Amino acid sequence: MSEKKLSANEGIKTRSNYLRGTIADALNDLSTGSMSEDDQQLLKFHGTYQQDDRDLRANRRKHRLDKAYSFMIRIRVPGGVATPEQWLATDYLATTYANSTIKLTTRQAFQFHGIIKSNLKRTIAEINQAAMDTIAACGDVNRNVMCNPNPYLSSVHAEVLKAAQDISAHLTPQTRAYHEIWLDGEKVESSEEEVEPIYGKTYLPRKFKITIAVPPSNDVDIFANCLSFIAIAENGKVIGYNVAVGGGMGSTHGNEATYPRLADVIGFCTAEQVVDVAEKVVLVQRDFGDRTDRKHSRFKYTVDDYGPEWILAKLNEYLGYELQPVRPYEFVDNGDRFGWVEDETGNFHYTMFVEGGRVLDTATYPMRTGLREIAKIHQGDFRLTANQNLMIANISPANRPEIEKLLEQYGIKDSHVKSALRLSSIACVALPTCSLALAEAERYLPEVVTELEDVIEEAGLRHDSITIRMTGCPNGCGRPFISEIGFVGRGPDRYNVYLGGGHAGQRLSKLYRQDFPAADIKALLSPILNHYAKDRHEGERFGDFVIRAGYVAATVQGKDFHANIKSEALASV
Ligand code: SRM
Ligand code: SF4
Repeated sequence: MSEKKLSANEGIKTRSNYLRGTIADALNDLSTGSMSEDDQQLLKFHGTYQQDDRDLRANRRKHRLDKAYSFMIRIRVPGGVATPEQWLATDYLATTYANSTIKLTTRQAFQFHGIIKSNLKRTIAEINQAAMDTIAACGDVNRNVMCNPNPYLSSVHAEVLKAAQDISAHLTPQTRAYHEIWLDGEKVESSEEEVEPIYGKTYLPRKFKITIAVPPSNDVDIFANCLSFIAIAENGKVIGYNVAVGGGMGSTHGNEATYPRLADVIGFCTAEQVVDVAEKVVLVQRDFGDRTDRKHSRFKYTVDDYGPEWILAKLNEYLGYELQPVRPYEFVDNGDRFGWVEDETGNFHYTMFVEGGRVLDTATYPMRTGLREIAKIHQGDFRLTANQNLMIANISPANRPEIEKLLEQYGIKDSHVKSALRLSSIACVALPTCSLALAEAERYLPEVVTELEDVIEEAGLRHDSITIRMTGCPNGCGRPFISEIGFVGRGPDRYNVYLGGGHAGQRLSKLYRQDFPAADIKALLSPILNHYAKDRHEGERFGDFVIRAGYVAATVQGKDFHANIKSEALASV
């Protein structure tokens, strides 16, 4: 049998000398605002992407100008926890080098947009001075490790946060390239070749994502991740974790070999084993993942190709011991808990809604300034949620009045958010920065929600949380394929509409309308929302209702995902 050719990226990694490429020299070449194709691939491992302002493309083309290049930088925030000092540094850098906004991502990280090439190095250096980094925020490695900021269970949360941070540190690439390029680290001349003990020279076949959840909250969407740990606690202590493998969202329109897939829960490990298990799962993917086709190289396809049982057997072999049987657990939702809560130690936490995860000042809502003022006096920390929201966490009873005063002064309150539908929304970045966007998301979902709020209000659903997510393309950065209502960009002003995802992120949705005009979304969804308000059973979730009422059929697993198109006929019932 002839060997399939490795993908081009494998060659780039091999030739890169552990991710150096020609980045250092290219940064000094200011005759162009862009980088070479190969360096662009390598830059991702360092946490930055070359982009251009797509709003300006047509006009610049007309005037025969080059694209308006700039860079996106992603800052890793393991477990989503940032100190007030780090918040202030992020805020300062956003104004000084980026577009004066901070994006809170769906993986509990910070992103800057609009950084020009000549500022790239100093921005990354200053991020590091603030005790944060960008290495492995992107690229074919393990990404930011997520962990839910469950505010009620502070002792359990402290344990899982530590596990998330330990896994993150253990899987961080060891190459000295990052320090050399961005921090002017000394070049170590040595006859011994550098080693990446876990990844090796060609790193992983593709990006890898890990998360930890503490039931009953699945706010980190464990079923959408390559590897997840579900904390099992007894008497206020974590005794271990269920292990879930093979989740992912990314797909490509028209390519049925690509599909979103939910993770399989395959076993249980003790709390002491968690870092080891994470490493060995990464090694299984390193050794068996497909390096020939990047559209088939995510771990979810390795799990599907070999089967979850085979993966478990291989994992046990790599571990040298066996995972135990899965322990019982239950998730009730994947949303955030807004407003004030008091934890078991008597500290307070305030979770605020950040629409689309974009922290900025507008004429009517100076949110970024308000948060800056809070950071100046806050003695606890900030927690980024995987739903793109923000928790001002660990506020002592003595500090609460001061923080409350600032929240009031800057208008930071969720009572101005008209519906639980909006509070349950996620939108990916999409236009104008994302080069892969086919349609709007972050700039458009708020309008769609506003339209639907009229219907929601009349139907008496104002306080019903229904997850609603929009992405500009089927890569699924806002995890739309597990929301109760999902919109996925097809082209300008056109979306695939998905319904029926599980309220706890435990079930994939189904395609309800394909290539549907944005202008008709309200008309499409109004009768279904009204039907739900009238005929739902006690406590029935919208995602469950649309299946019971026959709007879509329930999905089982990712491979069947594309059969969903057939459900369209049912929609007119
Ligand atoms: Fe994503 C690529 C933004 C979470 C699946 N994602 C991109 C890029 C870098 C576009 C690119 O490759 O040129 C986007 C940058 C846009 C911009 O202008 O900033 C981008 N992804 C995002 C963020 C910022 C969305 C957001 O609005 O919050 C999220 C950053 C997370 C982080 O902090 O690390 C983000 N991306 C996700 C998620 C959700 C998650 O991980 O929980 C997914 C689906 C889960 C998964 O991985 O399957 C996701 N992003 C993708 C994919 C599809 C990968 C695949 O399996 O095919 C791509 C495209 C690719 O890798 O080729 C992509
Ligand atoms: Fe870009 Fe698509 Fe991800 Fe949205 S889902 S940020 S459009 S890659």
